[in-house]
Amino acid sequence: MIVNSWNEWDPLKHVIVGKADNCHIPAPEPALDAKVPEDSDMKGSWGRRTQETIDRANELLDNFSRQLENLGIVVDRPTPIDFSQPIKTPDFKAESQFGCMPPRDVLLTVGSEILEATMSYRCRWFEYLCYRPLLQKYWENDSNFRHESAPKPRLTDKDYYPDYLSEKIGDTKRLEWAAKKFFVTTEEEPLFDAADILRFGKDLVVQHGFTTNCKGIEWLNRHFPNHRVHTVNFPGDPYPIHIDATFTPLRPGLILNNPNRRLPQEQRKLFNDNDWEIVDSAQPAHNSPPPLCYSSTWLSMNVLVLDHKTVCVEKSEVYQAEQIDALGMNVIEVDLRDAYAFGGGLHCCTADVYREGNCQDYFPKQ
Ligand code: DAV
Repeated sequence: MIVNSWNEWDPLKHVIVGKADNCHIPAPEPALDAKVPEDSDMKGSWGRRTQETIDRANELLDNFSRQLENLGIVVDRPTPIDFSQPIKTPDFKAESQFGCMPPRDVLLTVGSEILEATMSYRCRWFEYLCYRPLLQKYWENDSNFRHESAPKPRLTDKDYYPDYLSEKIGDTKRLEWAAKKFFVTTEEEPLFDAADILRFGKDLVVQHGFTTNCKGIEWLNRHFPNHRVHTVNFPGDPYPIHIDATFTPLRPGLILNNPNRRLPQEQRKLFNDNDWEIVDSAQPAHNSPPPLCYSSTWLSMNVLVLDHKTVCVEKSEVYQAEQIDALGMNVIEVDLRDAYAFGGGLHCCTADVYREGNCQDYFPKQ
């Protein structure tokens, strides 16, 4: 058996780590524009990242892979495609693509299945191709492996609210919209990024936001009939994409929650009723993200759990490391900050292939 992973914390034995090769800052497009912070140095610039930054990010990703291998974990790497190629479908055109540093955004592993997400950015439409050589290999060598792909979305202009295209919206308005669950993606067709989903055995917790819409969540609900799918929102986030810098389960019963993006009281019942503790995460160690980075400073929480006692934390995120240590877990420091701009942190740049354990019910009371 090659593919098996039901949650975010059981002992990790086999993982995919992304690559920075040829990564591009994509040309403007509706879903991306909504996410790039208004005061970001990325506004208006696009094209291939400099070779120097690509080499540095790859050095860090290679080192991280070696660190994992030295712990006995099997590490596979994607096959980057030429991201400078424009994409054209009958419905849209994108001037360039993105990269394959964050496999977590594209691949969702649930038990013996790996599901390719629909994605919601046009520039990421073909990103799954980077993982096909691996998925093909797993398929050939593991007769239980289910390789699935969600329906490719059309991503016409109907998928995006034009309100988010305005140059200056401001955080006040964005927070108002987030509280009303008015996000950039419409309900034209099912959309989801895999990084909006957390796996808790029999339960999947999915963030509704910019990159995942309600139809996407309903699609997941029908696709996983033996799971219970729960929708969550974090109204404190003016740029809500991906759950993994907001809500981080560390082990059964314990979740870190971004203190600026707390799970609303009315959505806590599932966790409260089943004695799960949700604690505020520590503050990030940095006041701003590194240059040309989409993600916020909260990549501090984007940790990779190796087992019930061991967590990989980015080396400069000293407050996060301190907190996890105080919670009784061992911290493994990983130098990754110079790769953040390529698509995220330690959770983003990995995708589970195999964790020990099976499907458990962590929320029997519901
Ligand atoms: O806080 O910018 C980053 C998530 C990346 N997968 C944030 C979310």
